[in-house]
Amino acid sequence: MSMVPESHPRYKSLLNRGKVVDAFESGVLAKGGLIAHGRGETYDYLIGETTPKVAKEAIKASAAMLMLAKNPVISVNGNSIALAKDELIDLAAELNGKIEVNLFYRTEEREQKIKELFEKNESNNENYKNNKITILGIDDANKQMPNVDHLRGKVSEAGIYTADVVLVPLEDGDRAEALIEMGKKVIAIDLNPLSRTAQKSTITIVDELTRCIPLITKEIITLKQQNLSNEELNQITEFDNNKALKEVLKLISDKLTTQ
Ligand code: PTJ
Repeated sequence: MSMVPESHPRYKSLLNRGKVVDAFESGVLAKGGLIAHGRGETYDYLIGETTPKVAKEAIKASAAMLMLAKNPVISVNGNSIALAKDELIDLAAELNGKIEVNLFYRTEEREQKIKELFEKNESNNENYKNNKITILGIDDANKQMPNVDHLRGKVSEAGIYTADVVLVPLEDGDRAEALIEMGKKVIAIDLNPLSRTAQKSTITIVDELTRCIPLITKEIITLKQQNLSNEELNQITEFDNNKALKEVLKLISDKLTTQ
């Protein structure tokens, strides 16, 4: 990345690519994660590589939903750790600190690599050092979600299994649906408004992960400062996901037809 100047118009995108490649080389990211990232880049290009207005509304509703949750859990996989580990830690620290590692291509080797990455002091994250964070899903994934046949169904009892709200960056549609069937609220971050995850989730934030995680954290801090009642927060959670997804598709189609 030192070869790419910060003034490069696609600097951020190239920086993220570099992070994903590094994570693949260190064994944190699955091979399939490289493909998933490429798919995300395509959609990001189509939405203009900025957070759409409708995503800002989804972020606000999600922030309120996470604040109201009794047991909110942030589910992370190889891609989200590669791209935004510290930002996810900062977000978890504003909630109950629970982050659950949940991999589609689950291997013991990858789990251990991810655990080491979180534990490394060099992460320099004050929230992690101050013990505000609990990493679940590696040594304690001994509950099985109903209707999920693949390894993403293995979850922690203190985490996803008993969570009322689960934030899922880069989810697969099967599990998003199964989480909803378990009675949970699912907040997805997915650049593809057509994905099953996007369609099935309670709230879908159609935005790039590294852009929107800090925005959710900022929104939570702002809402906390406003000392709102639960009723007021509840009103903020009102969000029509189908309508929002249609708006994103319109944004993309307008962009394609006016270029
Ligand atoms: O759990 P792991 O680490 O073993 O890996 C699982 C992967 C990521 C390989 C698996 O979940 C997968 O194949 O994902 P999909 O089905 O390709 O879905 C990934 C979705 O995330 C796609 O809809 C992409 O558009 C979207 N996406 C990719 N990168 C980003 C993104 N959304 C937001 N921000 C991104 N940076």
